[in-house]
Amino acid sequence: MERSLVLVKPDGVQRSLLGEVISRLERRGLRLAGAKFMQVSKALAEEHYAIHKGKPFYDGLIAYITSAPVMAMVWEGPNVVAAIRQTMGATHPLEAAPGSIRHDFALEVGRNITHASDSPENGEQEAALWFKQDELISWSRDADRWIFEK
Ligand code: DAT
Ligand code: MG
Repeated sequence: MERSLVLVKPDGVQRSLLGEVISRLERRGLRLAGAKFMQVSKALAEEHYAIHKGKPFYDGLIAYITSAPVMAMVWEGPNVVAAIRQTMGATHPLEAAPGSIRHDFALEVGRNITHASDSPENGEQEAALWFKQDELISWSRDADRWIFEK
């Protein structure tokens, strides 16, 4: 089953949007595989955002993600990466589709509430970066057959 890392970033946690984000992913039908509330180290932040190193917003991004606790989660389901990025909305909140999280709760690209993996490959990689193997639960839900076609 395809997997995606999801982070509720410090602004989402501080603004008490944790339940809102989890609720939207649950209602979408996605299945939770792991979760932890944590303070992100600079080393983890730098590894997670390595692709953005050297960009003008990089230092601010590292400072933001390490500034307060985040909720890290792995969600799974068919096409989970595309589904979650749609639920999150475009990176810049002013470009995010109405009804998406970033549209409904954010205004600025540097305070856009959530992170989600951008490809199935990165979903696997990021899940492995943020979680130990035994922190991810392989399980089936009774409702799976009513949500997942196969
Ligand atoms: P996403 O989080 O939608 O995958 P990304 O990977 O391009 O977006 O960038 C990671 C984060 O970096 C993004 O959520 C917010 C920040 N960011 C991206 N582009 C930015 C910009 N032009 N100015 C400020 N922050 C930016
Ligand atoms: Mg990204």
